[in-house]
Amino acid sequence: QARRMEWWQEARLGLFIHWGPYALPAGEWKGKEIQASYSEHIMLRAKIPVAEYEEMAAAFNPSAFDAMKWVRTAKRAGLKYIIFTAKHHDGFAMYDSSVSEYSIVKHTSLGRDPLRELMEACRAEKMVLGIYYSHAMDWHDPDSQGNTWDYPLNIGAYDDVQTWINDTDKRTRFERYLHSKSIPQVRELLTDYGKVGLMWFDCGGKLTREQGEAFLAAVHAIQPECLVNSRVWKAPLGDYSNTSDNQLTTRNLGKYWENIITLNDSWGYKRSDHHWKSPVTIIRQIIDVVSKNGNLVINIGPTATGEWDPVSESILLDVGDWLNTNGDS
Ligand code: FUL
Repeated sequence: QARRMEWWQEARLGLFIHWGPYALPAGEWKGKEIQASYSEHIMLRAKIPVAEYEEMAAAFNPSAFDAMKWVRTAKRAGLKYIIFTAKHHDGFAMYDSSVSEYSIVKHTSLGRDPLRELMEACRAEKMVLGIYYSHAMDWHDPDSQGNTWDYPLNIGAYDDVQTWINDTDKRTRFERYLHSKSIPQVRELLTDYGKVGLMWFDCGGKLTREQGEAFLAAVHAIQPECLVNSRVWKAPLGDYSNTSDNQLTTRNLGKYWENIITLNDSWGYKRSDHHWKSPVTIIRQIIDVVSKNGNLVINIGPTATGEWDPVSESILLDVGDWLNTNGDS
């Protein structure tokens, strides 16, 4: 394991990118602000029916997206790997999927594959590409977890394993989702997008251990070197542990661990959220985490046009300036 982890330990700092159709409503639905900090959870919080969310997503047309610019800015900010949301809980693929039509390529008029463009930009700039994939939750899929407003018999977003595992119908349908969409999409991501540095899974605590292991096996069967975070199930599964979201007081979680923080309070772009962390706060966090031998991943939520909002960009670049002056690379 140690050899596979080398680049990651060396890298120390990464950029999380939460980007999907949720950047369009950006925290507001039908003129009302949705009371939840995470804009990417709007479908759940506003209980948006699949048909309506699909209609919204079809209008997502981020034509100003410039992968090279994103990657170059990440580099200037001193960040060494990128983790991009290929599919978040809304079930929408930000790449060209042959498993599901519900993707930016087939469902919108953009006519481009953002993940492919990012992969190419990363390759050109020698940036490591990691992929976030919501393997457990998919609010678009009738058999997955989380969406109980369209599918009342579904496993609820906050149900734990024990509440659904004894229900044969829920269990069977969930297995069907895992094997018809989730694992096949993980396979295509690892097959069609070159070398993937790490797969970042999320909310796997609601899976059984066997199901978590099935993801690990699927990844390693295709790319044995690819790292997997422990949210694939829960530690000790996976290559490294994650703190909870935005945990600003950290402790060493073992040999390999990663802290993840937002710049404001949302991962996805949220128009009304101006609760920014200062560059100094972020720099202190870097020092805290790195001094405890951990990695820090800092998030940006690009807008619906495909651009970075100026405030986020300037915080990241200020951090980059400090690293340039004080860091060792
Ligand atoms: C959480 C998710 O529910 C958030 O939307 C975000 O992706 C964060 C990194 O992980 O558990």
